[in-house]
Amino acid sequence: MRATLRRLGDVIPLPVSVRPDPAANFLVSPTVAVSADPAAADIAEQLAKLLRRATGFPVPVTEAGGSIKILLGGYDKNEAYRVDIAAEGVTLRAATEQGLFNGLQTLRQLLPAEGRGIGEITLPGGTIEDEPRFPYRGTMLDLARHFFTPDEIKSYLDTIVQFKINHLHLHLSDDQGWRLEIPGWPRLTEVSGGEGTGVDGTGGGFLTTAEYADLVAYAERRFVTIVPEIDLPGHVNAAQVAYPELARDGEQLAPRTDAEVGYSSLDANREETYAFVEDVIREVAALTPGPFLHIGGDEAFSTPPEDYRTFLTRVLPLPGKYGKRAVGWHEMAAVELPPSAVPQYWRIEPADDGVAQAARDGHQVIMSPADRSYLDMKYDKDTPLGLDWAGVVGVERSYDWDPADRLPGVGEEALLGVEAPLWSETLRSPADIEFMAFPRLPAIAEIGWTPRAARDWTSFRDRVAAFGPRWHAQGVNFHRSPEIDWIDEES
Ligand code: IFG
Repeated sequence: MRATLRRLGDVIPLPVSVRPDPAANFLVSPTVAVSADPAAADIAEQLAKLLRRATGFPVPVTEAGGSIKILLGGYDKNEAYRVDIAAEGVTLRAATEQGLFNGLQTLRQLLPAEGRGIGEITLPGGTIEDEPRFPYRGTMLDLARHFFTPDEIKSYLDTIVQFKINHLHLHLSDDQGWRLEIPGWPRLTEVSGGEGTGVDGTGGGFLTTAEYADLVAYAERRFVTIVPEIDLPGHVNAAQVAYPELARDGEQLAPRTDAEVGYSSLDANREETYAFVEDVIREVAALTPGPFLHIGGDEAFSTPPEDYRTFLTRVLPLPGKYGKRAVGWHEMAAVELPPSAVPQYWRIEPADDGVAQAARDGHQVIMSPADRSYLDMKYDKDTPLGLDWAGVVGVERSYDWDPADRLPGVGEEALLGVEAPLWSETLRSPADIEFMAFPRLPAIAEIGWTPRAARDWTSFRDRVAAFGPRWHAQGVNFHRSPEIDWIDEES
């Protein structure tokens, strides 16, 4: 069976520069080999594995002489890469291993859709030169409302990296559950991470420090930065159930398995609160090699505004004290922010004065408007999973917007990037994650990567149509949205 030849530009995110040369198609024959500089051996082995699976050929990795070459160096920018495909051979070059990894994802999409052992395949000739628009291209997984195991998170990671997503934000604490073991505060997970916690009591579980460290290392090898979030001062019922001294008047609160928000708050006027918060931030920072630590800050409806400002003024410097950049939901812009702090905009209003002021003060912003980028929004009114408080978000609506236009006063130069959060109140399995994330996360990935002028909904719609067979072959439970004219099994 000969798979249809994919076109050089049939890649998501769309690369910056695609120069097809049909006279230069490369035939992957039984004797093909991959050669790499020693420092790029890991990437070379990953490419060889993909080629072996696609063709059934041995595809050895050698130091020299292969018709497929992986070169580290000789190119200038971080994350950037260049691919040259010609009849006599293929060359992938980048200045960094991360750049090579990005080029590997592009080459993977030019192979047949994860077909197995189909013999000789052809790669479309030409040159791709590529680099990202924004450095921060992320998604968030809410482990608090419904816990997912390390293996389930790793599986999700393996799928999102194919679209050059390079940050995974983990929402580790909320009213319904505490999902990361904190040395010195064992009841957080013993009491609020166990069976019966989570929305509907079906989302129990937590990450031990060892599991978290392993997950961070797994992500790092795939050039994904884990961004841990401990949500404060609201969304804290789980912590207060475990430690009544954190509750107002030291009362013993009951666990919550509903999906209400805004009813809980730490007490900004008690020293026990800050001892707890600093212990948690210090432990999470020590476990996290990445530069970011998210302290939440959203929906603190039960924290008096003055107390909210007192709390954030004391807490926002703590990530910096432990070597991290503070990230927080944009409500935190109500207070003076530490210079490197990153507000994450998540609402649906046409403007936000706090975020605009933060941008004027030189802060970088992560754009996550719920009415475009929240993957837990229903696709349409018939979607069985998800919420619709921000409206329904179809595939076109998740693609056809630009973060540089979203908020007055928050232009391109103020943007660190984009992130697509997936809240888990209505999720119960990895298949549910995949259903809500695909095909909309690739849309957000393209917004984060592709030059704005090159983005076009009809082009994206046609390119994503070809991912049906690929996701089917990978066992990804994507939503066959009626907005897309899906290509069935490759001819
Ligand atoms: N808003 C809450 C989340 C979650 C979400 C569901 C933020 C920052 C609604 N806060 O989004 O906890 O409940 O769509």
